[in-house]
Amino acid sequence: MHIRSTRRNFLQQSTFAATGCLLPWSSAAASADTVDGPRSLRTHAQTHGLLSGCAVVAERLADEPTYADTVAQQANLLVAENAMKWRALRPAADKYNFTQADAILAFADAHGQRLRGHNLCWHEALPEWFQSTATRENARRLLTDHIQHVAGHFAGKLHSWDVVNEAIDVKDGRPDGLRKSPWLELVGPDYIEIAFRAARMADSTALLTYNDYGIELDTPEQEQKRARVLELVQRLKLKGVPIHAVGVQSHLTAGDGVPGAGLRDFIREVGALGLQVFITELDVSDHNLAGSTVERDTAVAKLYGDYLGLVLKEPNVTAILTWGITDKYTWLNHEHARRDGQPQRCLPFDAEYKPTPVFFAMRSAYDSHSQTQPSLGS
Ligand code: 9MR
Repeated sequence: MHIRSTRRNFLQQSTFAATGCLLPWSSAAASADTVDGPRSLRTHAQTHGLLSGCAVVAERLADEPTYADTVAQQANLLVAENAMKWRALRPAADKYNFTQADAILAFADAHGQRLRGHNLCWHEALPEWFQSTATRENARRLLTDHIQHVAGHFAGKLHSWDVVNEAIDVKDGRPDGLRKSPWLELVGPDYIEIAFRAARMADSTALLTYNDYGIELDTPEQEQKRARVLELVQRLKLKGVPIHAVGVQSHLTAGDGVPGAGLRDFIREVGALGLQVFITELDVSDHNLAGSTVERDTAVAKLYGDYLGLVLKEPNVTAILTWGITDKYTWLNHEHARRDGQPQRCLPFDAEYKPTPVFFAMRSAYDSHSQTQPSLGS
């Protein structure tokens, strides 16, 4: 008899289950009109077998109590927005600095949260010394040494690692879709499997993830990119490369269309390979939306709700992270600033830490999702 995979099956198959899981989180009883404690995203996600959280910045966790409290209350999974990238960890070719990354891990541990590592291999956020130091002769060694050292430093402590980030760029014209990144140019196309194998050697428990963006919509461009990502993951699996999950970044834009059957089918194909899917960097830019704050909020929250409604129907989707917790610090104000100068409203909390319609759309997506799932048993 074919037994449909449930989210819990996926979690049990994963090393996540083997390495210890969510610590129970409790808080003083919250009143019905609050959004913390039993009414937080964290508790609603956990109740329905999901991990839910956000990207964080260590300095803010240390210096801004409202930021830290909101992250502690709302997330059971964190990821470092920048602190675990090469540029942050490698001030010099022969130096590692784990201060900020370790602070985030300590915060997560103190609050019973899991932590994702982001990322071990990317074409961006490389330190300045990289360009003058990396050559075809030493690049493979640079990559494996970095992974050995960094993944080794956190071994046994992380939920997952984005091992390779954004390796596909169809515009670069290669039949395999690989981006002409420094890693491709210096190491060759095998750099991806080299990175995954090195990560496995260094940490035998973190779920090893391939993470990419621009694979959510049913536009011809995104369909092509999604196909190349799927082929890459299939190739890796066929070669026995240790990979456990695909990260769908999910930087969406209100007004650009709503993800649909293409993404759903992709998630299923990834699931058929035995892999989980994490929604790793969810946010909705409203830079194309005119209208009042209420109209903008309604459109942004609707896209969140529609999107989570779609992806959460798939049992191998086990984790949802937004790229930040408060509009106060969103990267979108720098990269996709609104022409009218208004700040973006793209995350579950606004710049004053008040819950936005996005918060409620997320929470009800977590709740309604449980009603569509088969009974998970004990
Ligand atoms: O939000 C991040 C921003 O602060 C950094 O300057 C930038 C470069 O390191 O990276 C941003 O995060 C990116 C993430 O690491 C990968 N996916 C796209 C994210 C937004 O650009």
